[in-house]
Amino acid sequence: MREHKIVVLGGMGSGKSTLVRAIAAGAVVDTDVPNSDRQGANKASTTVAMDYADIDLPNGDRLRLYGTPGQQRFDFIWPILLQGARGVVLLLDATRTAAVHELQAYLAVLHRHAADVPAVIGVSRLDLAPTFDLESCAATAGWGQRLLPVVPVDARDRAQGLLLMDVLMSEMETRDLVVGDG
Ligand SMILES: Nc1nc2c(ncn2[C@@H]2O[C@H](COP(=O)(O)OP(=O)(O)O)[C@@H](O)[C@H]2O)c(=O)[nH]1
Ligand SMILES: [Mg+2]
Repeated sequence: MREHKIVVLGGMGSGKSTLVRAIAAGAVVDTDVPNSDRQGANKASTTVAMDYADIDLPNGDRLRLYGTPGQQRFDFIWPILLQGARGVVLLLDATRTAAVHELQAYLAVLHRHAADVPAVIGVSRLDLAPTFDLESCAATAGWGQRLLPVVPVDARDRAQGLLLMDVLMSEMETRDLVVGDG
């Protein structure tokens, strides 16, 4: 059986906890507490340490899914969580006015700490931001020669969450074919 550590990155309120819960469908550990950083995002609860879920795939593989805390003061934990990651989901909240700017900042984190790790970008809360420019987002979602797939996702919807994971898994398989360690 193969196990894959998957890390979900993204700003506060981008839907990381929701995505992990939706995909895990109940079997999930989370550490949400009342939110003390209402400037970062106006929501009632937030993730202190991380969200975590084990997901068994139909092919027998297991995903170990880690949702990172979004508050900036937990920056230090990202490189630690990214150690040994086989895949990264970067969630981008389409309702943030600086969403594309924030995307660039997260891409810099990935470039620095997980440059060779397969990754996908999930754009969440698109239903609340109908004018969000997915095309230009997709055109800039990478560094060097590397462009990451950009997938709209409603983090509350299990099917959409699983589709996002599918895209990530095929990125992971492509990488294994190239690198030959699969
Ligand atoms: N309308 C809408 N709400 C969403 C979507 N994705 C996530 N949310 C909501 O966004 C809020 C923040 O999600 P949460 O998982 O706590 O974000 P986190 O800080 O990244 O863990 C929750 O109320 C979710 O239900 C989406 O695609 N559309
Ligand atoms: Mg959370």
